Amino acid sequence: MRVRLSPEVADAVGSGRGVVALESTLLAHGLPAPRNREVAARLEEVVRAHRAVPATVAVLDGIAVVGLTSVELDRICDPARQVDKLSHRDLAVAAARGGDGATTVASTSTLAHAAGVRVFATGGIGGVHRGAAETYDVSADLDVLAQTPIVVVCAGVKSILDVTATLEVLESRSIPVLGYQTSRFPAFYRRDSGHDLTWRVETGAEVAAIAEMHWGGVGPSSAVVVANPVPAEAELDQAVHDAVLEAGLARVAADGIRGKDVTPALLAYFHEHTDGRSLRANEALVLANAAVAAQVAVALAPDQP
Ligand code: PSU
Ligand code: MN
Repeated sequence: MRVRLSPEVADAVGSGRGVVALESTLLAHGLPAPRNREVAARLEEVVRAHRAVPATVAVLDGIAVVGLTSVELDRICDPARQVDKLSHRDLAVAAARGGDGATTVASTSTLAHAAGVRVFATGGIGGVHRGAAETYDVSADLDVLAQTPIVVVCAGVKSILDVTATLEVLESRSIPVLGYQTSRFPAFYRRDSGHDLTWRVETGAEVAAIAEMHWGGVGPSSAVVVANPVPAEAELDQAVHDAVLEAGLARVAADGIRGKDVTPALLAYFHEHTDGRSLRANEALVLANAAVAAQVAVALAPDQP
């Protein structure tokens, strides 16, 4: 499969500057149009404001592109095109067919790593779904993160997942989880999932030092997950969150939604039933993650000006 870096990203990687990969599934399948296109632009601005280079990742005409242009972002965010959601296993199909697709945490991590990018910002990573003991629904994100050396900044995992089981899998797959200015694992729309974290960090430089040690010595060659809670002012009210979650899970079950459609369906349910508040939380948290990721990328970069 061909991986094409934009000239700016190729130059930044080649000259040892900080680069932050951004995923496109959260744009194409996680946020409604036209807000998705606005968020795409603001994510890149935030990364630049922190002196790093943004690299949004997607598949276009079967080529993996690391660093989308403005026109290419339009294409991925256009709801009329209904681009595919591509996880790691789907990349070869998209490449062989020459199609377009948005990349998940799993496929974005793989492609960013292949391009020499060491830091990635997203909203929430995929995990173990509720009822996984019966459905076997466990995101490929976890397996890919177990074997891909990249820093992933996220707001934890959504409480639409089984958070306890997801933390257990992160532990058994040797993926370290660092709380960014928190000792509690965040739950996407909420700052605290109710689970303690072993490790808390205060700065991007601290994350960078840990990542260097993790990959440079005896550690596993897995990802380092940085869990950054949604900004307090954008957090979803607990009662609203719990009620919408319960109704959303019931709707997805009643509609018989399965596989890769589960996560987008639940996200859409939240956006439709919280009067725009889940959308504001979602936007605020991805922007905050992009800012932290940029600070990590700059701290990791050998030749940052
Ligand atoms: N979590 C979110 N928003 C998202 C996703 C996860 O809060 O948009 C997307 C990410 O791209 C993630 C993918 O990699 O969903 C996981 O999908 P699945 O559960 O089908 O593996
Ligand atoms: Mn799944």
